[in-house]
Amino acid sequence: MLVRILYHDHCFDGAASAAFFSRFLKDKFHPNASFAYTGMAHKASQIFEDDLFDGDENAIVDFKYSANPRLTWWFDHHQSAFLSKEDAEHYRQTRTPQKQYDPDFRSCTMFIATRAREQWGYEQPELSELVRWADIVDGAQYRDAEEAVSLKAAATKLTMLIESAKGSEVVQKIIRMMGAMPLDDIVADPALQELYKPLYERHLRSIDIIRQQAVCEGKVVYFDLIGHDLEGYNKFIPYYLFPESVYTVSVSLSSFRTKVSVGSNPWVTEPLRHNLATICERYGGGGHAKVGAISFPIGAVDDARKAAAEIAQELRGN
Ligand SMILES: [Mn+2]
Repeated sequence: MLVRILYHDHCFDGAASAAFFSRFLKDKFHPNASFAYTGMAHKASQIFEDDLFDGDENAIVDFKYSANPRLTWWFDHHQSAFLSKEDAEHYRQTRTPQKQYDPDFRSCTMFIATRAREQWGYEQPELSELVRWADIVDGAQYRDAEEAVSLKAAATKLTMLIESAKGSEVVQKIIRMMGAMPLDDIVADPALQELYKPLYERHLRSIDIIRQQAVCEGKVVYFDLIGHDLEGYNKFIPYYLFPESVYTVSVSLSSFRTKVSVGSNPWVTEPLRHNLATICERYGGGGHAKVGAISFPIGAVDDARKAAAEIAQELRGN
């Protein structure tokens, strides 16, 4: 019995969702199943290949819907959860308790934990720390920018490892550990410690680079990291450096895309006037009301910069 889980790769909530969901399925339905994981990334052209769904159960967590008939479980909380109107319609017409969508949840892990309790009477106290931190990390519920940037808590260290690790192997090792042990014990793993040290050095360097590159104008922080190797920098650095800012727009380059990131300061008290997912959707991107992103092909740096500049201008209210 194979359970295949497609999860949002390089995202703490994606990993925690996969870990919680695996434990739920194992405890409740399939005690002898083996679990296999596939990390999904938002790309400029996103498709689900049929051969992704090779399990006896096939699940997608914290990622977009697929109308593939082999999909048996789906949980997502992203505003932009459907690739097309046809997919959204397919979901509405074929929905079951095993396929659930609620964009009001801050984290997909909390969403799965809540539905598992309400609909299947499933509770797993061993994972309550994981669920609580997934909600803090994905919902940007840190006490302050310092907590998010200083990386003192185990969950914040794991967030950096998950976001910055090359490939999916490390993330999947962490997923398997998350389902079975406390976060502090995962971080103490010697192999993960080895990976963590250079990433932490890079994190400190990235604070300096963003400090040098960023401009804050009309409460919008703007920076361009093309030319700096900073895939997966900590998205709270701008608010740590510019506590008075409300929005951040950045352009960066990774191995597979040029990315425009649009975020909002979780610690400002003034109400946000813009829905960032809606803005990003206009450019083919998506996300949540408070944080969004647009993926461009590798070579489309000029297009990405143009979109980023337009969005920054819009957010400044000019
Ligand atoms: Mn999520």
